[in-house]
Parts: sequence; structure tokens; C-alpha cells
Amino acid sequence: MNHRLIRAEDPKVEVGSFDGFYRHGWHSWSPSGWVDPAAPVAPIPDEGRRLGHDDPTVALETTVSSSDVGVAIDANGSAILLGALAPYGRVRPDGPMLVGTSEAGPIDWLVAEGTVEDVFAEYARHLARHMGHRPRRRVTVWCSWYSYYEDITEGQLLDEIESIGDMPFDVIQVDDGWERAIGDWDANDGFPTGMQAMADAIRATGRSAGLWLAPYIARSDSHLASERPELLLRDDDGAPVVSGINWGGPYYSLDPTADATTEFIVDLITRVRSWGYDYLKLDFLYAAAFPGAHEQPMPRANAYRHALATIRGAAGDDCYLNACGAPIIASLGLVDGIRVGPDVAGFWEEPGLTAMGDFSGRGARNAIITTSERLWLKDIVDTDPDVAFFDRSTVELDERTVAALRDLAAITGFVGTSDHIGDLEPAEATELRAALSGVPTVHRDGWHRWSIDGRPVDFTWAHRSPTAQPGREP
Ligand code: 9PG
Repeated sequence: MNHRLIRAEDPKVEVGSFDGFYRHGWHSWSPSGWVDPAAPVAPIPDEGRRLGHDDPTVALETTVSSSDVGVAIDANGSAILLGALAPYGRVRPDGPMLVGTSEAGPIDWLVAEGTVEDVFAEYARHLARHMGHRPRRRVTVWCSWYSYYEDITEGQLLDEIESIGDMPFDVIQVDDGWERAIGDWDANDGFPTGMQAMADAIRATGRSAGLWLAPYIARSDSHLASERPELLLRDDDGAPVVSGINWGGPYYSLDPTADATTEFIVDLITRVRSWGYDYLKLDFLYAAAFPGAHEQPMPRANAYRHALATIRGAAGDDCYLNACGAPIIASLGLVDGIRVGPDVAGFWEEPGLTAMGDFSGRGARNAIITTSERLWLKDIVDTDPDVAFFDRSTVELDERTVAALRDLAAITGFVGTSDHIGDLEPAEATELRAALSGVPTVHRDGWHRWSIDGRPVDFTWAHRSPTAQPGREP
């Protein structure tokens, strides 16, 4: 393997003709994998879906491009990687070349040539050096989202804790549905004794209490948006920046560079820490890296790093931060875990989203593809593949897909589920217990091929599904 570091604003690397290009999505849910570099890209027609899908600055482009790192497979089968070592980069295939651009002037780039596994391993090593890194951990988490969705109440969760019994989860995490509104982070009427009491109940079982927050967004109908307008990120015309549409309407980005936002975030994180939560699932973080007229002008990735540093400072070094919907490269060094794919679901895909070319939508297909294409990150940050399913009665997935999700958990060491533990058949409960307590020996045998305790695992089939994005794969 050859590699060199260069400092440049717009590096160009000659490859020769290539028909396989690794495009890296900007944030957790953004599609990643091997595409045809010359294939036209159709922007997602639905504005709400488009906003939350990938980097908004390229959402209307009609050619392939990649966030921070791109890899070409040349005529000899060699991989040539061009990767930014700072979170400002974009890489585009351009005829026989890879061309980089930086949003923040000259930056360091890695150019590496070798096998695809080796060039990514080299890139990961350099990223850890440039962006920082935190200790790797094994994570076992029960999360409320994928069985309750927003319909959670204190009573249901207390029953769930009871059913979980001695199942070896380290974390029980309350997901979306506990708050008054997106932006108004107080317990709603479903949690009459409050979030501190919920944390107490979880901690009484000897586990860490986890809580979901989307700290840098506010729904348009929240008190925060109407009463603290000085926190909102503005565009050049002074209008609040809409960073997506969900929960039945638009949500706005907060301006992470505004002093008022920093105060709000410090207060929020200090409060949830004082309730007893020491695992925070921080969601919709990409909104903090949206372009806008920042109170303190700076590159948007710096505003984002400031946002994460503010949370880390208030949460303390011993709080586990799991970044979701989060720009990947820009999050390195400040958080413990990063969700590296879109939401899984108990079905393969939503045909309507696939038809729109939206591969960030929920479903097992998109989750397996993007997560398996991001496993090169797993040695420098905890990579959350999203939950696996153990209760067969709740999913319409075939056994191969159920197994692939569990294999991703085994490979990453991030094992989560939302299944109702009390509903598991005895054999399923045994499988879950084994997945939570086993520490398998994992080897990478090829780009899509792994072995887990000597058992071969191959994700190639998922990539060859009839609706997969085209492009030569390694
Ligand atoms: C809670 C959920 C869960 C889940 C997160 C995130 O509209 N959207 O495009 C969209 C994308 C992802 C999403 C919700 C909506 O899920 O990934 O684990 O915490 O939020 O609301």
C-alpha cells in the first residue's frame, strides 16, 4: 500500500478510467457505498425527505459526489482513496480523476493506493490522529424506539424494565416520545413522576439510564421556537433555517454559535445529567451543521464541532454520547458512538422511497447496506448499526436479513434491540442473551466478507438486491 499526505484546497488524483466509486454519505442516514461514478443522480423530489437525506449543499446536484472521502477502483482492481483529514471535504469523480474540494481553504488530505480494506484502514488511522478519538467500548442497549415509537409512557417502560429482568443490557434507553415537544425538553403527561424517577428506576436495576434528545432542533410549534427566537439559525434573509420535516411539520436548526444557544444547551445537558442519565442518544445532529448566517461566522463544520464540544463540556467525560443523524467525520473525537446507517425496521424497504431514489429511508435494506459500507470506521469510534430483532413475530424479514442485522451487531460490538422482552419465545430469549453476552472474535476477510468466531459472513447479497444503487463493487 502506498500513501501520501498533501495539503491542498482542491487536490486532483489521476486514476485512469474507473466504473466503481465509493461515495460516503454526509451523516448517519445518508447512503454510502459503491456507485457508478458516471450515472446521473436524480435529486429527491420531496423537499422534506431531501433535507434530511444528505448534505443540503449538494442535494440538488445531478452528478455523483461524496462527503470527505471517495475511493475509485481502477482497471487493475486497485483502490485509490482521496480523503479529507478535516470535516470540510467533498470528493467528486471527474473523468479519469478524483477531485477534492474544501469548504475551508487548504486542508490535509490522504491519498492512498492498495486494497480497498487497506486504504480505508489507513484513512481511519489518519482521521483518528487528526480528529481525535475516544476509548472503544462494547455497548449493549435496550432502546424503546423500534417497538413503541412515540407511544411511550412511564407505566409501559416500568413494565418493560420488569420484563427485561436480568437480560444483560448495560443501558436502558428512553427514546423519542417522553418530551413535551421537539425543543421543549420536559416530561410530557405520559411521565407523571418525571424523568428523574424514570432514571432512578433504570439505575435501580444496576444499569445506565439512556435518554434521547434532539438538542439542536426545534419544531415550529414548540415553545422554544416561539419564545426563544434568538436561538434559531437564520438564513441570509433572516428567516429561520428549516432543516427537515418530521413529527407532522417543519423543524428549525438552532445556531450553535449563538451565545444564547450555548447557554440553553449547557442548561439542558446539565439538567438531564442531574436527572441521572449517563447515556445520551443525540439525534438530528446534522441540523447543527446546516449552512446559515451564524451569529459568529465560521465554517459550518466548526459550528458543528462547537455544538458537540458544548455538549461534551456540559455532559462530562464519563457520559456516553451516541451521535445519530450526525455528520460522520465531523463527529469524530467528541462522541463515543455514531449511528452509521439509517433506521432499521421490521420490513425490507419502503417502495415509495426507493422509487424516489431515497436510500436514507427506514428499512432493513438501507440499514444493512450503509452500515456494512461504514465498518471501516469501527476501530476509531463505536459504530451503532441500529437495533437487531429477536422476536420473529414482529417482523416481516427473512432469516437471512434477521441474521445480517445480528451479524452487524456482533461485528461492531454495539448490540441493541427494542423487542418486548416479555414476548420472546424461550429460544429467542436465549439467542438474545448470547448476543448480549458473547464477545466474538471478528476478522475482516474481504470488503463484504467477515468471520465471526470462525463463521463466515458475507453481506454481498444485500448489495446485489434488485434495487441496490448500481456501481462496481470491490
Ligand atoms: C426518533 C427516531 C429514532 C431513530 C432515529 C431517528 O424523517 N426522517 O427522515 C427521519 C429519519 C430518522 C428518524 C426519524 C425521522 O429516526 O434514527 O433511531 O430515535 O429518530 O424520532
